[in-house]
Amino acid sequence: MTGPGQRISDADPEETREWLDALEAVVKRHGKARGVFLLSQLEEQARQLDILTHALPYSSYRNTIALEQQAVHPGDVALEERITAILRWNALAMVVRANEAYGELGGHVASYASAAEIFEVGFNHFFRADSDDRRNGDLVFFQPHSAPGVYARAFLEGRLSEDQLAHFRQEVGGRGLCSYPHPWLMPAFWQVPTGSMGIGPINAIYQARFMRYLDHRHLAETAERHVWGVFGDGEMDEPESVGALTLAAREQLDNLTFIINCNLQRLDGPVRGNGQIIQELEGLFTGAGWNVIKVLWGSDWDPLFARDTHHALLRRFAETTDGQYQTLGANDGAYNQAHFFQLDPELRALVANMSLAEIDALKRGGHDLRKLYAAFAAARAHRGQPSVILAKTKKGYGMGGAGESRMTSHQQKKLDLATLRGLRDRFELPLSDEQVAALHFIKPAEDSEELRYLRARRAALGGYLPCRRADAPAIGVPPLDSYAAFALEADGKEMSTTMAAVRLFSNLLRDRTLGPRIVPIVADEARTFGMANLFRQIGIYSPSGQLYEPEDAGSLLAYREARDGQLLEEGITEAGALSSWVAAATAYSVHGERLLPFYIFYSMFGFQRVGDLIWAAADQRARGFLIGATAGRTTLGGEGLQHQDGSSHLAAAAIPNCRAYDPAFAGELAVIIDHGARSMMQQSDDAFYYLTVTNESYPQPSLPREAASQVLRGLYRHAVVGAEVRRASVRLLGSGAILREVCAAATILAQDWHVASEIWSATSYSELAREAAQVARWNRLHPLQAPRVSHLEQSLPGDTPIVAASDYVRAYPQLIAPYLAANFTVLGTDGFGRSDTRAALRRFFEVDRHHVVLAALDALARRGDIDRRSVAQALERSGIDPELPAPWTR
Ligand SMILES: Cc1ncc(C[n+]2csc(CCOP(=O)(O)OP(=O)(O)O)c2C)c(N)n1
Repeated sequence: MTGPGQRISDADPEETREWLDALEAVVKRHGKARGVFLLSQLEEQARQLDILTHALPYSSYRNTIALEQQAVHPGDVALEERITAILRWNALAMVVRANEAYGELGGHVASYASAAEIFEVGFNHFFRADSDDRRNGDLVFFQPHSAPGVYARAFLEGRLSEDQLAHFRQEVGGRGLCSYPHPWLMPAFWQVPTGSMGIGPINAIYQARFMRYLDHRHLAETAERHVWGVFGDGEMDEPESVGALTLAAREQLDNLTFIINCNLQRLDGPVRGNGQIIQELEGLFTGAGWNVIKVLWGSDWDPLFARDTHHALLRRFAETTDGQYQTLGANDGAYNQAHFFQLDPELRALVANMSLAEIDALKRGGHDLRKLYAAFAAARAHRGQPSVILAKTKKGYGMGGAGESRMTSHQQKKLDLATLRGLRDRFELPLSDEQVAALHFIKPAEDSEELRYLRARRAALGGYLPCRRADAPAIGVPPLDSYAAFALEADGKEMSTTMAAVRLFSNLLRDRTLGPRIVPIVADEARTFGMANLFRQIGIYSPSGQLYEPEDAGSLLAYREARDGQLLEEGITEAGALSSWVAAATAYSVHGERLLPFYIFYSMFGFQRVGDLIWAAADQRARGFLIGATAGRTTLGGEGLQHQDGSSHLAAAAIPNCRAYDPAFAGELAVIIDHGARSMMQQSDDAFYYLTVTNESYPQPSLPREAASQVLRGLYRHAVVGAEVRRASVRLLGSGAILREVCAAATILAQDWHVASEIWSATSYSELAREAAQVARWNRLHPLQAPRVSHLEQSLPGDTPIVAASDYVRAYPQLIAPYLAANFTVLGTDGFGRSDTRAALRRFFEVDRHHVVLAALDALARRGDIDRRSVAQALERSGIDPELPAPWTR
């Protein structure tokens, strides 16, 4: 099997020519349809002969759009080229300046140098901005390390100052520009984060899909909007980049266009040195069902193709590997003449009348504004499929010997004077030698042709972008009691917190105002979490409705797909489901409509599996609920090592705007969901909520009203046991299902050891630690003022020993350790999970009631409050084997 770039030798060129001539003659005499018919017959015959296994899944190495079909560029190409040259220079100057001044700020020159024309065609002709009163513009994902080019343009547009450009990558102090697109850091500018390769492509697909969802559900008119994504060819190696391509085709997302900047290089070297990435991507995208438009060669190649009636060029292209294309790109006309055209007599003849300078100037398609325009126009007009433009470019275009198609071009950020002057001369930039040396930013006069053109083009497209907005009308949330009474006044009713969570948002779904704006999302686990009733109640979103009779039609839980279905059933793709969640969680910004997504998933497959997507969501100021269900390393009995989550809270704690909770009871959950819903739907806090819920069913107490505000702060006193005993007392902290082990331990402590316990439900160690750290910092910085006291210190003052037991690793409760005066013992679930019953797992991980008792007695004995023999007795009574190795070593 031959692959792209691998040689298919022509055993009989004479015979080949006869076949080609014959086909051409037929088309000339009888038309294209006849040609297509003959080819289809040949294809059928080839299948019969069993030789089609060698058919190539890609077309020849040339532009998809023939010259005759090429849309005419409607603008002033020469002027656009001048503007592009200025942008290229300013972007480069920004990076080089930062590195000259500080030596270690990084930044990239070569990527934008290769993408400049792609960006400019978009900016001048296609990327539409929102109107003032409506979000009807496009959403554009920019290649992250090409950010300097976007800044350079915003500078010409008057949106960024020279001072800001001079502070590229120097953000501390407030006037700098961030390295990559980060809505968190530049909230009025960047809309979507793309800095982590692969996240842009998958998020772009789901944003396009969510536009359809909003439209089909009559929540927003999105028919005019388009999603554009400019990505790198190296970036396409990421599984996330390619993981959702078929979804885009299946749902016919013709509101989506990828432009892949195929400069054939990534950071270290060629993307496919021994193959052809463009052909590989064409096969991939075509197979996935996309409309593929290749833009490989610039207009100056057209006359060559016109004369090359026997396809000598195409044969030679097919035989040239990307590693070789890179070398050709790095070298001059003489080298290209000798190492490309001279290799074939037909090619030699083809360029016989061209000078070496003309050969040198032959452009790749991705640097030709006319060719790119035609491709963008074709993509925008295409119906029924998403489109991908594969644009062949040169990395470091214009950087000459210092970076054009060089192996090291990605890292090149310090350019010598000769290179800078070479760039100035090549792009005819209006710069004196002194200005070149000073890396002067070029800003044409306000009434210059360049700025007038640039402004007029943007005005025609609705204004400037990227431009992030955050205004969205508030949405009412019904009173807590109206939908959560079952949880607040549970009065001992048995249920699991997963069940309570599903019931809470199912109740909210019935609210006339908020209900339609709730977006429940699952990755093939609705039945696991007891949500199957939603299939029928709210329907599963499917743009084609339901084209079959479901096997369970007529049942109360029938599997109902509908064009206006509300539930997003993503199938087995956590990355896809998370991307859907991001689209819904950022709808307030992208669409000016507040949506409230609940993505419910196996907690182990959240932060651990798609943590980087969650990090990007946080950057993007997502607002919504992530529900980690079947949580807790010992509470998810039976499933074992891969499924039992003991660490997600630690990951969540590291995300500054993630409010994470590990509630024990339905009432706590209700208070948290209510607070989160209000803060996201009515206020404008850029925070999202992560809640772990479990599948252990147990009696749920009613929640004391006064506890509500403390639940939100992370800690409240649930009970006091043995208040009458005077021997000694401890404080026991528990969360999630483990709180019940703590309660049982308190009873044992009182009955068997005459030790009193305060039992505290620690709903969030991360919230407690954050506030405590904030208070400690304030006190440190205000030495002469009355010290503040955190909720944690207020709740647990003094030196009464504290024992915390958690279903998560010990490092999670230990977040609060620095702020406690008392002795603090933490029991957690460090180690690999395994399948067994909850009781066996809790014993194994040493978080069951007996280990809590032991830890409490041990702490009291250390203080001298009780005799050490009591500890030994407790150990003996509980049957704990003291010689077992620690669980995290097993
Ligand atoms: C997930 C992730 N891994 C690695 C990087 C570091 N990185 C930044 S750019 C780059 C190379 C990009 O190559 P390509 O996509 O081909 O873009 P080009 O710069 O060549 O246009 C790498 C590896 C990253 N940003 N994200």
